[in-house]
Amino acid sequence: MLKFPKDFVWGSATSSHQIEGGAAQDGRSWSIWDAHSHIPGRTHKGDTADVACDHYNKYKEDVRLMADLGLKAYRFSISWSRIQPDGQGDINPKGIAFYNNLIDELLKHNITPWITLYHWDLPLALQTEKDGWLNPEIADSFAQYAGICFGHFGDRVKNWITLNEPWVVAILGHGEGIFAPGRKSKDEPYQVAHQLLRAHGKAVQLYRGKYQTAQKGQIGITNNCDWREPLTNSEADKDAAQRSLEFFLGWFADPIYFGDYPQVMKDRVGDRLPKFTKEDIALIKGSSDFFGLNHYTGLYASDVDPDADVQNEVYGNGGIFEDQYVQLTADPKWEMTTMKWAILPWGCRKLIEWVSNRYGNPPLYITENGCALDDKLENGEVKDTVRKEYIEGYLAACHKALQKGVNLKGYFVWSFMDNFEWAHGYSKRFGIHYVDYTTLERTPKNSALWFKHVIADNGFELSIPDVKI
Ligand code: PNW
Repeated sequence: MLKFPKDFVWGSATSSHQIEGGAAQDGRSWSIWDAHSHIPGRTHKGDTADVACDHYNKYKEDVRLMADLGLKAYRFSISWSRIQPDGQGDINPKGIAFYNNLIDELLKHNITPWITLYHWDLPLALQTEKDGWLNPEIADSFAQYAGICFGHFGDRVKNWITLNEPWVVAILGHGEGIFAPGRKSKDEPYQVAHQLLRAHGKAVQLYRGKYQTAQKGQIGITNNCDWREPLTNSEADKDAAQRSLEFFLGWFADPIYFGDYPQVMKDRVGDRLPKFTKEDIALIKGSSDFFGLNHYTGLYASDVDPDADVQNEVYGNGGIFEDQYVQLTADPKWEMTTMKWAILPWGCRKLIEWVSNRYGNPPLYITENGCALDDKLENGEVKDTVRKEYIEGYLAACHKALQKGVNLKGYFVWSFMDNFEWAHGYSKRFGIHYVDYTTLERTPKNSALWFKHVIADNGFELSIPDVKI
């Protein structure tokens, strides 16, 4: 039996825009994702999140399903434009009431709420009127919004995540333009990342200065990173893999743990990489009580042969290939999910060990992990064996890392239910609960039934002994 530490946090995660629906209900206004998905061609089949899983109206039913699962913690995000429709100024009392009700419902069932303040749904007015994350003023707007949340919810909420995956906001939102606000640039990702870090820092400063002593909670940030395995044992490939990880995760985590961007980024990006002022560093350095990590997959990394005919835009470099100069490849033998993300439990172990070594073994939470599959609901059952084995393999890898001393304190499955998978619309199913998008009925998949036992037993008997971890 693979046993996990006492008090290990067993959770599942969602985000506001992906599940809530109720897009125009009770005074909510649009976010950049509402606008983006309503532009023809930006999402699969023109899917929008106007209704999504209708969690806004079905939250009690959903909390009941969480209770049935025995979930210890539920990570969800707040829709900023439900709380502050213009992104600044007036508060919408019905938005506050919704999250109060959700929090109370969770606590009634002994489920600990984990709140993400920003999971990509910026109030549209802040984009159209203020240039969104490009404008240094956004740090103050974000801190003001965060303060509203701490003030209204912090008496009951003890776990805060400022931002979800700033890398995605920078790279997919402002580099490749496939996510809202749909901008394509080689420079904006670095500018936006800088403001995201400042905004995170300001929110944390406010929490620590005004709320933390009384409310006794913890606050941190969640970053995403894939594993990069050196293609060969050569020093050049090992350097390439390290460089790739520093451009991916070090970009956001180094400022927080060390007070500056990685040297390799400063050397390669030059003047296009913004510089922190002393005040910025005071805000950002040491600004996370824990290390939140979203992790799904990995690729081989190798140095680029300058004479080779390089295919630049290999998936994974995020459009900043020229800055990193890392060639990424997949092994055709790797099993893939419907996102075409390889299933690599051993990459998870290596990544969390890398994090632990680089950042001084901080308290670490995997705030997302899971996979998209072509699930079919047949006779009330979803036989998602691959998902169950995916989670099992990744948890076995986590267990191995724990034995090596990594300070892993919790694991959240992405996602609690099938939902609006951004540009992929409803075509990718990540849930451990199946959602029928016609009836909006939810059904626990077999992976959920298995996960329920893992939570109850605080561990599991490994059923896939050959899994490489
Ligand atoms: C994360 N990539 O997104 C998000 O936090 C979730 O909202 C999302 O549903 C989940 O992972 C599954 O996609 C990512 O292309 C989206 O590298 C895309 C990438 C990474 C993370």
